[in-house]
Amino acid sequence: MPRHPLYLAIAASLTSLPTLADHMEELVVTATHSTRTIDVTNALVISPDVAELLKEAPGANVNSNGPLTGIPQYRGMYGSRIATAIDGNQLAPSGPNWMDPPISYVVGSQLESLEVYRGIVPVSVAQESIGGAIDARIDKGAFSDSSDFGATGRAMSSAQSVNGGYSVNSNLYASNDQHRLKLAALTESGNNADFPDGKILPTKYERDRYDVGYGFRSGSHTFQLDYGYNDTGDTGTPALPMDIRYIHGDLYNFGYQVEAGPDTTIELALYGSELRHSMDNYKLRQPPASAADWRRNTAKSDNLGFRLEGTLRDDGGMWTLGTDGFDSTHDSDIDNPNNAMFFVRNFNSAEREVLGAFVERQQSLGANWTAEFGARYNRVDMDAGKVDGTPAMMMPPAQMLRDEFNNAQRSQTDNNVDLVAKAWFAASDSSSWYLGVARKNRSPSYQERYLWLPLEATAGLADGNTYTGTIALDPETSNQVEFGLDFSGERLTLSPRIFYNKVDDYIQGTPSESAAAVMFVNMMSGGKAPPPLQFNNVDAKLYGFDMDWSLQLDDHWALSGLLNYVRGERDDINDNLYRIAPPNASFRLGYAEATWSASVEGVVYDQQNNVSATNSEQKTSGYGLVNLKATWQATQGLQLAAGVDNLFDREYRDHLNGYNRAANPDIALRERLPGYGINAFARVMYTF
Ligand SMILES: [Cu+2]
Repeated sequence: MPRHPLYLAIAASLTSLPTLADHMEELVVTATHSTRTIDVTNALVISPDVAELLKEAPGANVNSNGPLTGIPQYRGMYGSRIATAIDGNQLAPSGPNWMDPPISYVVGSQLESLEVYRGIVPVSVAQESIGGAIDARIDKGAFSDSSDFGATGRAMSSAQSVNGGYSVNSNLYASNDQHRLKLAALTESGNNADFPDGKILPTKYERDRYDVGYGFRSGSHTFQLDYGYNDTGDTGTPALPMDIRYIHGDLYNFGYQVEAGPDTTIELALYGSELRHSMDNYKLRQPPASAADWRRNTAKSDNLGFRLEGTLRDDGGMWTLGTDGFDSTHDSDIDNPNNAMFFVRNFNSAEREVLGAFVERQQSLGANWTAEFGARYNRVDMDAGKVDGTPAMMMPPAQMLRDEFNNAQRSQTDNNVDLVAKAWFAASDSSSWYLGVARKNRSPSYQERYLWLPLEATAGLADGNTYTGTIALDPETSNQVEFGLDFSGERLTLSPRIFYNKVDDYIQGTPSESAAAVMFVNMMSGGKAPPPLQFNNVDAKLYGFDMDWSLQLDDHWALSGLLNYVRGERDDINDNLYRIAPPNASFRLGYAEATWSASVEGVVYDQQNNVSATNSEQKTSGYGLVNLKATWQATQGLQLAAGVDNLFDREYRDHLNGYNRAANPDIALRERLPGYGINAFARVMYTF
């Protein structure tokens, strides 16, 4: 938690931090009161999708629409309700269906750490964090103590059997006490994945990524410049109506930090990204029978942001003050390669700008109490340009939707105030009680406000429904309370939390009241498609329980695990929220010697019967999986690792996978997509 050094120090003095010994398991989750840092250097998760790592943190899960398209879920909230930052910087996906969620721009093999904030997020951490926050820290190399340049590096290569996937990554660093330079490159690809009854089509993927970084340090000043280029090629998303043809992203970062005094740090960041994307429904999957139904969607987002933050430490704690801004602009155009006349201007310069300011105080209150108080104000400005499309020239209902949209007052402003209060009470050397309350807001996404023609462009909901937006939507307001314990004994650590989250004006698709939208969907589908939904403000509540725990049995053997339970319900009608993770638990038994370790893991998911009738959501059965892992530190620099996921080749349906949308002899259309079959994998890592 580099943003709050003093806070960490306070926490450490109150309870001995439950830091799990390095050798205990491959994936070390170090815990503080309020974050779970997933130690990715030792993480042995072979998926190309970094989001999969989140399953190692209590309360977290992944909505998966494809091999590179995992959308983080935390305590039943997902998508733009979870703030994801890369080195503190935000990014808005180019895909109107979030084929490139922010976390997809994080390269696992270049991570320094992946932090999942536990429960209520401090106001200093993210602008909009109604449902949680994830902070990925990228390894930039380290300044050395000497003026002589030294070079270090890490090469990593892995392969897996379920899809013939492989990845090769190398990071090179050169540094002295003033300069640090980083060069990194990644290439990875895989074929369509197996499941016990056949193949999941299309789940092939290919991605290259290049990064350069330069840092300069002089006295108390540190400058940092970073550039990254993401090049994703043909990649399947079987839960969505189209597949990725490309995602080209340029990512820029400038950072400056100064130790302005012994107790004062000031940080400035300026950053941006230009993301270009294309997808279609005819190249990677079986194309539609009628040439008139072929579709291609070209989309982009341009992102620009800044952060200015100061921390002032004093005897009683720490002040954090700051201001930040983030602006994203989205365009999305649909055409048909078989018909030069056809076009839909799906989103035209749909813009969302958030300007915020915050103040946060971490305060030590006597010997046993610590507290955190925060307040943030965000002003959210949104707007979108006029739209058009061939359907609006030929079909009266589409014409009505277009004209209504173009004549509407599309510019919208929200003023949101977030408040956070948390307290910890150290009852003993080994246990600390925690209570947190917060009021958090989220303004609507551009899809929720500006989707004018009924389409499935819903930031990856993948429920198979068409939606239209509602320009006049109100922001969501959540009132949250959570309570828990952090226990850290000699052998046993555990940290249970219960939480309750009441969300007023929760944004949810409800049956459309637009006669034009209903008629349009009816005409387009010949009466076969379900009637469209429309984003509206409803009321909802989410509540549950989660914990992680570990038990050191002796010098070599250890047990650890997670327990997660969440319910999401509508509060205005009798229905459940859509795509909520079923109750689940994991147990791991590990054995470790100085140079090698091995573990067996059981993962159990309950059935999910609490499904959303509004979203026509299908129920899912429960299942259990067994995974094996082993690592061997062959020499100082060389580590070999291998494992088998889904050892018994169990056929199962992950409730958070979507429904199959691509023709497949082995999986019916609109059937829940299966999880991957047995997967043997190996990894070689060489550090020098
Ligand atoms: Cu897309």
